[in-house]
Formats: sequence, structure tokens, C-alpha cells
Amino acid sequence: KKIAVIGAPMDLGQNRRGVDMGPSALRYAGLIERLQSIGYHVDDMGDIPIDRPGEVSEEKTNLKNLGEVIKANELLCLHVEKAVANGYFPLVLGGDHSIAIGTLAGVAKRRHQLGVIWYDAHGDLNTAETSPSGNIHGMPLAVSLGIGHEKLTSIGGFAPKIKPENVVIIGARSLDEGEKAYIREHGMKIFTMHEVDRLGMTRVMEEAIAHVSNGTDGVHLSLDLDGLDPNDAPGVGTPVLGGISYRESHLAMEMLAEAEIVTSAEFVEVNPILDERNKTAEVAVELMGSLFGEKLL
Ligand code: DIR
Ligand code: MN
Ligand code: MN
Ligand code: MN
Repeated sequence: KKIAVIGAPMDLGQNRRGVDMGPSALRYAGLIERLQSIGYHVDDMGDIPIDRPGEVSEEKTNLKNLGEVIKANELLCLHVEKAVANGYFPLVLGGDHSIAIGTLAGVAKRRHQLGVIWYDAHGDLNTAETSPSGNIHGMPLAVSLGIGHEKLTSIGGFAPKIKPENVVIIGARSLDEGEKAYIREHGMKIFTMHEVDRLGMTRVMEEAIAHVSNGTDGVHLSLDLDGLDPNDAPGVGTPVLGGISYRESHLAMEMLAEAEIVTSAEFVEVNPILDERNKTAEVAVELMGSLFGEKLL
């Protein structure tokens, strides 16, 4: 099996600088060697270029850095699609979560019934109208579902990329009003922290795996490190107390590995400036080890 590692050092989808160093932090934490030691052929494709804010001309909207975010995601889409076409498992390193727009666009070009696991404290289901912040990192799931600014939803040349019935959100504990309305309206599958506490991660993952495997032709894991508890993953821009533990997250990744359903993944929102001695990147690399089938014995 072959993995294509693609860095997306994007920090323009939110307010905290430093998340653009996420790909470096993940590589420094030993990502490439870790994947190789499990037995994969790993091609590190390096990082896609990201413009500085204000470089790309923009129309006036309340979407921060819209032009730069569009340009980077169009490019990321091309790289991810090419990786899938060449038989690679695309592993995208963020960067803030706005890069999921390009990752999903690229994967969805090749997988028309894509299942998605959204592991996050947030729903990322905002639009320009519902967003309290104007930050595009709070919108990538909505955009991929075909709702939001047309210039975002049309990235890759088609919309929508995914269907609400093929998505499961895990770890949510901070949802804006517009996001709640969308989830209710579409009956989206969601395991908030209440369900994680109540059912336990084993049952949550059993149900989540069954849900995203049903009638799909691939499963994408979009893992926002802020889905984890800030005690375990402090280096994130928008931490929320009461998150998924390190152990629960390992279990979740191990169950995904056993189920053999995941066909693409991204790990986002690692911000080394806010971190404690690269702890969050190290946690992310350990979770990737489990996701890719690392075994103790
Ligand atoms: C908030 C924060 N819901 C927003 N979203 C984050 O700005 O839309 N997503 N942090 O990961
Ligand atoms: Mn090679
Ligand atoms: Mn997110
Ligand atoms: Mn989040």
C-alpha cells in the first residue's frame, strides 16, 4: 500500500497565526518514518504553496481571505485527485480545517458516494450567513455538502461533493445555531460528547463505521485535533473543554484500522505556537499510527 503525504500549510481560514506550521510539526514528530515502519511506501509530496493574505484580489464578503482560500483549495484538489488516481491513499496535513474543502473535492472526483467521518469539537457547517466569525475553517463540511458561497462550493468544478446521509460527526460540543438547524433538518448522524460519554467510544465507532460504510465507495476521515480534549491536544486555535480523550481517540483509530474502510484522511488544526513542546503533533502522529494499523504485538 502507498501513502501520498500532502502538506497544506494554510492559516487563513481562522484568526490564530501559526497553524501553517502544522505540516512541519507533524513531520518533525516522525510521521514519515512512523508510516514506513508500519510497512507503507510513503511519498512525501511536500507542501502546496499558500498565498499571503491580500495577495489574491477579492470581492467584498464577510468570508475572511476568500480568494486565498479558494486558490489553495483548487490546487489541493488537483494534488489529492492525482494521488487517488495513481493508487495512493492521500494523507493531507493541515493547516486549518478550511483545507478539507480541497481534500474532499479531490477525493470526491474519484469516489462519487464518499462516506465522511468528521472528528471535531465543532460542526464546521456554517455559511457566510450563519457564521459568527467569518472564518472559513468553520465552514468546510457545509461547503462540501454544497451549501455556502458559490465560489467555495464549486471548487473542483462540481457540487456537492458529499451527501448528508453519508456523514457522521463525532465529538461535537460547540455548535452554532445555524449548524444545529442544518443537522436537525437533514437528520444528520452525530455523536456529540453526550453520546461518547453515554454509549462509550466502542459503540460510537461501531455505529459510525456501519453508517459511513452503508452504500458508499470510500470513507474519508477528517480529524480536527480540537476534537480531542485540550488536556491531550493543547496546540489548537479553538480549544473546547470536555473533549475526546487520548485513549478514546486511539480506540477510534484502531477500530477504523480493523474495519479497513478508510480511503483518505486529513489531520488538521495543529498549531505549534499554541502547543506544549510539540505534544499535539506527537499525539496526531500516534493516532495516524493506529489509523494505519500499527500493532503493539
Ligand atoms: C465556529 C468555530 N463554529 C466558527 N469553528 C471551528 O467560527 O464557525 N471549527 N473552530 O473547527
Ligand atoms: Mn515512490
Ligand atoms: Mn474543524
Ligand atoms: Mn474544530
